[in-house]
Amino acid sequence: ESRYNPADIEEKWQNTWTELGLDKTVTDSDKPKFYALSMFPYPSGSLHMGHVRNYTITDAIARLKRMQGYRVLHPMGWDAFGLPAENAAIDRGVPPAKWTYQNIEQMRQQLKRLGYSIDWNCEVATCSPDYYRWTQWIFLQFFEAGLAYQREAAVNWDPVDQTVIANEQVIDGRSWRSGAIVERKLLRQWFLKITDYAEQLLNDLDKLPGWPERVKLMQANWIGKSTGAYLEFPIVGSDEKIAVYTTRPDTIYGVSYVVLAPEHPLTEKVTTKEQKAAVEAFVQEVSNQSEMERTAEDKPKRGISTGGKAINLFTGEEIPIWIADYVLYEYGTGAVMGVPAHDVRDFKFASYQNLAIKVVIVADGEAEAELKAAYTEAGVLVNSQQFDGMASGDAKKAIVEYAEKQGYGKARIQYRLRDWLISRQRYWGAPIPIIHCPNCGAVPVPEKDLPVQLPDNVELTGRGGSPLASLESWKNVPCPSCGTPAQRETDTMDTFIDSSWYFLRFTDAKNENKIFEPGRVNDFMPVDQYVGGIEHAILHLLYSRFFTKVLRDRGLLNFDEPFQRLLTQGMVQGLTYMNPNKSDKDKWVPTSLVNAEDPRDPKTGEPLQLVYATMSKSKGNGVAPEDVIAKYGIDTARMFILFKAPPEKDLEWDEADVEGQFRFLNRVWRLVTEFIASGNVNSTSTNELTKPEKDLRRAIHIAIKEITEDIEGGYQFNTAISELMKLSNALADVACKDSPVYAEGINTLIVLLAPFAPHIADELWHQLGNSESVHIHEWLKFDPEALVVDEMTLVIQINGKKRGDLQVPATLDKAGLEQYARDSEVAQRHIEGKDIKKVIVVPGKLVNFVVG
Ligand code: ANZ
Ligand code: ZN
Repeated sequence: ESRYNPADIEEKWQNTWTELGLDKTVTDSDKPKFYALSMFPYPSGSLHMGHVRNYTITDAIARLKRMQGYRVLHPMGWDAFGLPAENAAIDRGVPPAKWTYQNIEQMRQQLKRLGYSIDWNCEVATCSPDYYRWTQWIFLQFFEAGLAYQREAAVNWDPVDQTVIANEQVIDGRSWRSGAIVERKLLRQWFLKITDYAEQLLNDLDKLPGWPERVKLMQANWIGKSTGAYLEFPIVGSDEKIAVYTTRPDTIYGVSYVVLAPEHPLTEKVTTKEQKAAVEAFVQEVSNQSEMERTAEDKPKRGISTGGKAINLFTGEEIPIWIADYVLYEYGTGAVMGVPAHDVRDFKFASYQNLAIKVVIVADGEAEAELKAAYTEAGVLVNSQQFDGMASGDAKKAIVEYAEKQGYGKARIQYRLRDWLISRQRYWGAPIPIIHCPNCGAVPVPEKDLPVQLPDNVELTGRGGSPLASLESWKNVPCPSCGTPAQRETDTMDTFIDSSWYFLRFTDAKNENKIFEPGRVNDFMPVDQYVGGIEHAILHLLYSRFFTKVLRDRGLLNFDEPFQRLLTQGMVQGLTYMNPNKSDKDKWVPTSLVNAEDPRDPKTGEPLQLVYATMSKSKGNGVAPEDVIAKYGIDTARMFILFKAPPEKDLEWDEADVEGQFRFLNRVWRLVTEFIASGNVNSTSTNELTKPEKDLRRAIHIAIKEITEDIEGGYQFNTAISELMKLSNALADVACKDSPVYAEGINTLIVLLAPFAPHIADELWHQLGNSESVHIHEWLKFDPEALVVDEMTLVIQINGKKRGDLQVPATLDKAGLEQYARDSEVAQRHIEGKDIKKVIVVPGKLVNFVVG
């Protein structure tokens, strides 16, 4: 009898699967399709446990779906453009392409070693010219549709990486990548007009019942639709007017000042001589602040009076014009009406700057009182002339209507979402396929000239602007339309563009003539199950949805949403030493620096605590996938990952539980090998089943039912694996090991195990005498009849104390149960000669005789 040794079987089965073409995507068949997709990795050089968790979840789903008769597309690729490759070049002189392809090679080997059922024929790398050719082609589609445009913009400048970064990549005023404090700078940049799709991106969230509510809410908040009005305030002593955007036109009578963003073009005009120097100094100061710093609610609001005045047309009142850092130039009209009584930030600002605070809304039924804080709720209007007494909701409409009639303003819907700035002053990205001609302006590179290849002889220093701008031979070209000497665009595209369409290319990855065949993309898309990290909940998913809609409107595909169901998996956490006296970033101490006997901070000698924290390089708390696999095998690692926590929850890496899964697989191995040794494999009696046989059969079919529902219903792999354990226990405990029901149980156990622990499952399946792979075996359907309980255990109590039990038909009513109980030998013995005072029957459970 052989022992379970994962190393003996894993490679063997992986090779067999490859030979059988098990993972190949089938296109021409009537089977229904299923597209299982993991978020593709950045080729950093090695896989970490987070990757392994992600791909294990997707692989289990893909394997289940194949067994259920779907033709599955389960691809993998590389999100391969981006800064680390360029930084490696700067730091170590390795060309970005070389660095990237070496990493891809290494990670591909690791992934193959893990035995995922990936169709490697569909592999793509976004940095390869036959991929970015189509990225550029898509850019030209946007350009042609008027959805790509250039403008001068204040951009977020990362002074360490020397590049522009998107708003979304600024976190707490710092660059998400380098951590440097972000500066503001004016540059001419390319934008994609995602704002044209704001309404659709918001509304179509309703078409995604298979997405976590949390993610949909994050997207909705990011789009940030608000309904309000533009209202105008004429400037005293000028023909010009200040337009403000407000969501609270009902507070118009409470306006005590107007505030412009410091960058607002009217700032200069309204500023008086006396205030000029101070205003200019303030503008200069604000220009270096990030948006985050400017809008944080807790800061005292800094600003300065321009000395100018404007008129509130509703009251005829003259009010002061200020500038303040909390008003953003890029949102709304870049100007607000200050209503300190009813807005939190205005209240702080007015209190700080000693501006008037006028109450115009009160809670229904309450008198006006002095405010200690802004009253921001709905209520009833006061001090608002003809609108007094109106509910604030009605007043919003009435006041906007009045403003429209009088020519004071207009109703207006506003989105927080802004156009997507895609220009990057970087080398390792897809060049923007535009040629700037002195006569013709921005001219698209003709399709036949795509891809605009990245030259490989560029010197990378990490300083200054776009590296491509320094390469004259590459940059200078004739204009494609008039032939005049012209220059290529030297910026490259944000790498989020590359990942906004890779899932489409996977459906026809090797197509050399087209981005994809419409038949292929429309056949396999949308993705049925997308699995990845919550960190992509907003941008990547929003951009992918945007691209899908634009390509649909260009007639390239025929669906509205790219991802049907989304699973955002939790983090993998490792045991980590922590110094509780230190603050967030400095509190982690890498395990390698700590003596486990007496854990102390190597710098200060303070005692350390051992806690779970997300695995990361900097914390030095990672567990290497290779180490786990070398010790326990792939199947154990998979079982542990799937069993330890529901997929959307964080997972604590616990060696004892890994051992537990290894022991479980050993138990399964023993069950099957002992069964084979017993020679009962072919027992096929069809006699009426005995009670233990019936019970076992029920356990088998409960397992089929529960496991199928656990996976399909809500990816509850952890409970699915518990069910597998129950089934294996039932098989181990049962006496009827020579029964055909036992054989059914063993076979079922292996089939149900296959998506989770594919190698051991196929090995045991093979040992059981099957010639085909278990992975092409049909997934099992439960037999509803087997689930029917036809007998039950009835407990007999005398005066509330259990005296015995017996098997009775499950269908009995109360009277029937009592009769069985009275007739039982136990009851007879205890009741004899006594007086029965009362009989209590609890259906499905017990009969209690109260005797005296
Ligand atoms: C007057 C008012 C009174 C406001 C009140 C609120 C409460 P959302 O919902 O996010 O769209 N606002 C407008 N443009 C701004 C800008 N460029 N920078 C900073 N703040 C700006 O927010 C709209 C509200 O945010 C607007 O409504 C405006 O303040 C402010 F009791 O106008 B409100
Ligand atoms: Zn030209």
